[in-house]
Amino acid sequence: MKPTFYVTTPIYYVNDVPHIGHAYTTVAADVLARYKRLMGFDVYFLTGSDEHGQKVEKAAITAGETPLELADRVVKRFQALWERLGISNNDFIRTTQERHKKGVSRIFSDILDRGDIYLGEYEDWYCTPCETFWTETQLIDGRCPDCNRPVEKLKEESYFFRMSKYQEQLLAHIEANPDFIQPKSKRNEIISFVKEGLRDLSVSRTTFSWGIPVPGNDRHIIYVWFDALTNYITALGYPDESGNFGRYWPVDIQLIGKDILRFHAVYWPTFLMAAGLPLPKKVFAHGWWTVEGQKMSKSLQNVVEPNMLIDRYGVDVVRYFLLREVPFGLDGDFSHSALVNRLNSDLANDIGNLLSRSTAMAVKYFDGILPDPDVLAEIDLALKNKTEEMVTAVDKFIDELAFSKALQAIWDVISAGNKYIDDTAPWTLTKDPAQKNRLATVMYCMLESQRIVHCILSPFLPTTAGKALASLGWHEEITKDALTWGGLKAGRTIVKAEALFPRFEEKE
Ligand code: ME8
Repeated sequence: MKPTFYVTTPIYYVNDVPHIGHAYTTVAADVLARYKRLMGFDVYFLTGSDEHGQKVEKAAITAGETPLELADRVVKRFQALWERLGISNNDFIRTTQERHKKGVSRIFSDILDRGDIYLGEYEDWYCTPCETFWTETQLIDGRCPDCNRPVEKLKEESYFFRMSKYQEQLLAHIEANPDFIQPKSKRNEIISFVKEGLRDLSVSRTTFSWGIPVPGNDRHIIYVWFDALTNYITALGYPDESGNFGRYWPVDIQLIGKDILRFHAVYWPTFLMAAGLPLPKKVFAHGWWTVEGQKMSKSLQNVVEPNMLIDRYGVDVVRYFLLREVPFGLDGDFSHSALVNRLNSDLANDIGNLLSRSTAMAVKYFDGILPDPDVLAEIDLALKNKTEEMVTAVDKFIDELAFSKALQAIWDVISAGNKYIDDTAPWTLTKDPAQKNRLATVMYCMLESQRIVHCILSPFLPTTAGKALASLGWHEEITKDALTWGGLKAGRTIVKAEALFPRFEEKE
């Protein structure tokens, strides 16, 4: 049986349209999913939409729609974007689906029955846009510490989750599992937060109606985060153990932005503990994108629309840029000039030129039929070794979610390939008939190195990989074995590659 691998993204709110922030997490998860499939894992990749709560209810009122009409309309934009971006998710969960509502009611009832959810009364400062209650001391100048908007004092009957009870158990778990929360800096933040003490958490609301009612008391709506977080198991058919839930839970990696780490590293694991379920193996909080140095926001009208980027630069360019430009875990800044730089130098120049010049030579010198290599000389072995070492390094970097390092390691081999051609100078070898075997070896090595490069790049650049590999005469399925030197056999037809990535010339 194949080992399983379950990866999730946040489920995105439908009161906003998709932008590069959402695309970032989703592309990263897609690369992981594709890479693990390639390595022989049985992968389940989940994304979806968060459709309940007061924010969505308010947005619907403003738009003159019902919340469900709004959700139906906006969710299509997410789904269409994921399709354009080549996202290979196995499932898309919407929190308005029956399967989800059933699962949420079930886990809520379970925790209620176990006594870790109880009915009480609540009074505190509430920030509606953030759907968060704050204590007096948490407010900054009387406003929401997260978004700086005004808060209102709310008193309501509420169900509470006994989160305080799980403080020590959670700390012990975080300490015993150094990989549970990553990156490390974020793990430390969570440890300090938990050490300050966990309060019981209000998990129901009576102030609005758009959500899942509390089982047995439908005056109360289940708190939107309790509802949303549960998607990671309801999508697997929880509580039914016989299908995907039994097979894929606990999740291997939950990718999120740093904005929602506390929900995923404190609330979610304690809910699971209370329900007696295993905890996620890893939560990774990546950094935040700004745009040309500014926070992305509707009011600043600087929201970067991924469809526009795809139209202008191409899907693989966008995927590449997002994961190459900024080390995963750190904040990054989006600018068109940075993207164009990456496109023109890394993609058009380095990898694109390498493929077109080498396939052109194979066509010119060997009529496009891949020759058998002779015994490898030192310079050939160096390229072979570098390619093989890269495969090992990429595996390690992907395991650490160090996508930009993985790409850097691949690009080192691309640079080595370009240098290899300059050093071996096939255009000189071809003039001397006595060098025919030497020329054959050089052709083979430069093409085989690139075959492996494009195979291992396929999770990052799925569209490009297909084109590049076809011109290298490789039409097989890409599996782990494809990453071994020697896969390309003599006799294959090499076709001169068109420019993989046309240069982008900035118009004045
Ligand atoms: O928080 N930079 O949904 P959401 C990087 N529904 N990533 C960004 C980003 C940016 N500027 N902007 C958004 C929610 N993201 C909840 C989640 S999960 C059970 C419920 C990404 O639509 C990043 O992954 O506000 C962030 O965590 C997520 O979008 C927030 O999406």
